[in-house]
Amino acid sequence: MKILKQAFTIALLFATSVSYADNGKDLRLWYKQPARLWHAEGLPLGNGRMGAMMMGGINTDTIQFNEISLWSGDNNWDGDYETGDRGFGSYRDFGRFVVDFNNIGTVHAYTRSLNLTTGVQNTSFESNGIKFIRESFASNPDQMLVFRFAASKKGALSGKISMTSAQGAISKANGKTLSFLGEMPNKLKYASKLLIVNEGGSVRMEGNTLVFDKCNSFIVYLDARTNYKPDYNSGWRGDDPMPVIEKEQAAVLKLDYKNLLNRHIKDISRLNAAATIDVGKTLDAVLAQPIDVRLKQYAAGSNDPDLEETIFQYGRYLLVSSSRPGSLPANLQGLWNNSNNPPWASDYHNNINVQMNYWAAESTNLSECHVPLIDFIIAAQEPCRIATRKAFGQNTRGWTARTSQSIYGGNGWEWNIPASAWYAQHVYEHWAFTQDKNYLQQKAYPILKEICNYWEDRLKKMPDGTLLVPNGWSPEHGPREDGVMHDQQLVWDLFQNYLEAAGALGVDADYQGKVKDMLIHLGPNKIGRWGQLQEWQTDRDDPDDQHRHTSHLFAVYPGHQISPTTTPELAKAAIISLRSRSGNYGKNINTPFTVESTIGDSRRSWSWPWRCGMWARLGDGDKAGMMIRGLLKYNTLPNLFTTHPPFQLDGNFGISGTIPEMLLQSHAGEISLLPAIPKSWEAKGSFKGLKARGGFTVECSWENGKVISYKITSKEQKKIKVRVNGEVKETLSVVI
Ligand code: FUC
Repeated sequence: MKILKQAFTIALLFATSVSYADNGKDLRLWYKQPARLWHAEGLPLGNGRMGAMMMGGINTDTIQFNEISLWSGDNNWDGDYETGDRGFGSYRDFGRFVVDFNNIGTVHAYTRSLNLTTGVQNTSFESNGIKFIRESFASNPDQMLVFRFAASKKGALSGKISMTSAQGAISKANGKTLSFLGEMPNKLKYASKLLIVNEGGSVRMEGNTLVFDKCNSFIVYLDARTNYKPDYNSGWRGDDPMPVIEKEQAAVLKLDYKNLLNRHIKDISRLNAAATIDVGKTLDAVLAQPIDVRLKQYAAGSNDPDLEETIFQYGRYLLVSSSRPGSLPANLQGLWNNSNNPPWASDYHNNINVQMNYWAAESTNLSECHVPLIDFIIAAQEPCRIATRKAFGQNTRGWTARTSQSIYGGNGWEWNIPASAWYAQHVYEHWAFTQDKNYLQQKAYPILKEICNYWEDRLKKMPDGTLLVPNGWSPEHGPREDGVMHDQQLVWDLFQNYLEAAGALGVDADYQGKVKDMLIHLGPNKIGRWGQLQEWQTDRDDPDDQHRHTSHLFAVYPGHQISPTTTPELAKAAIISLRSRSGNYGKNINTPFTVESTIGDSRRSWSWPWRCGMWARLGDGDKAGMMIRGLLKYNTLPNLFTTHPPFQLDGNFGISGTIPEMLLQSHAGEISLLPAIPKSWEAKGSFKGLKARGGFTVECSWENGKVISYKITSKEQKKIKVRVNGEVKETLSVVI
């Protein structure tokens, strides 16, 4: 009986490491050695609010954790971009707990893995004939980080656990718990508590640690919270964290482990498996290798379509893990941070980064993961209005933001004047994909209209009647002047989206007229002396410039003002600009366009995904494919985190948003199937669960680069135009 029970425990642990059906593919990151570098080798878990980085240590397992609202600083109107506690602040390290095992001895058969569908991390190894198994997950439904440690031999687990706050609070042991609570200089309260439930053996306190002795297995339940509330009028402070933690832990203890795990798997796999792509078959011999080895082989030029699928799913997994309704949006590092002074404060950067974090949200069927960004925009409106009035005059209507934003309405660094217009795109796209009219009316429309008011007052009328955005700055490229194309394109996008929204609601006819008039008069895109799309009103673009930002190509992606079908001349010019940024123009015109020709500042976590989306929109699948390979070759770490450097997750989120653009597009009034697939994907493939604007879900299979079947579903039957194998067809969606 005892043996049976033990076997059951082990089987249960194993059962969860078997992947959930996902195109029949085993989408796991796995390794044959523990992680040494937190940022490059650790495996991330997250429930949208809390995150943990799993290192898979053998004798000592250090588990560092975060909570997304642990920020220093305060309301900061004036942009002092400091990371001090009275300045802009930064996202902070919460703490860690360390499990020290006694005498595990020499180990073999070591593996650690992260299942991208179930969100379960496993570590296993053998020593002295005993199998050690660890299983961890971050539960969203039960708001708990859960870590289970087990061994195949009874009583094999002995050692001690300690916990440390990274903000200076002292951790105390009590019964089978360890906890700390404290207050930051900005009066943000924080607390964390872990408790152990052991099977067999004993657990006792020893000073500020817990000693476990001869256990068969034990589970650690960890919760961490702050009293942050996303509400300016409440001073950004809400309920005390510890009582909430204790309530959540009491509830979790009522569930048995299996139930808790199943609730987690059901919740997370619903999202992770909502969209799948299959772009080819990797050889079994390659699949048999751990992911860090495969990454190296791929970087050296080998073919591994399953790795490309993995990077697509990984960005989705990371979004699901760091952006859930009710919490804050994913920041520069998602929510994984082990420093009190992270690069760029681990903030919300709005001149490409935070937007890119959400490119996958709608198109890959993770609409609910977009909600934290929209809620953040709503919460930031009032402090941004105040900061905008301070900077642009007390009579200014509407709002915009500086480049860096904090969770307290803080606005740091340079003004990014079109920031709110870019945010408006996200607010609008949530409606465009979901068709949730209530959301459009209650939330989206007022935001869009208010931002239009800002631009109505700000646009500068030129003697010839055209309207220019004054005093702009093509992000981080300069100079400051009127009519920067990035700004012109963003305002075009805003006005266009406003008109769509107002039209759908049938409201504000007069204001629609006003916006239409401004839209028509916006200074247009221009083609310059070497055939390029101009970045500025003055034709000064340098064909040898490989600056990382491609701001003047916003109109290609994620905007939709320029496309090969609607504006072919401008699309041609955009191609020339994009070639030049990848070392294939000017003095390099004879250098072939390759993965390697994109050099220097253009090799960034986020520059590859952005260009992947642009090449896809311009219909060049091979070049889009090169951008995926460039990202994996130059800017991806062994744990598949993308690196700017330093590690920055916009590249992960971004590539998951732009790979779908190669398979399905819906920005130009039609659903286009396989608009830009590279030759390497042509043989055979499929996708399922991708979304198109208008509330459609699309699946499709292909062979030899041609669509062989497809299905477009929606809640209500709708007429659609579909571009299939070069032909445009009118058809009806299938009701589900
Ligand atoms: C933008 C970029 C930088 C970096 C920073 C976090 O300002 O220009 O390259 O990604 O954000």
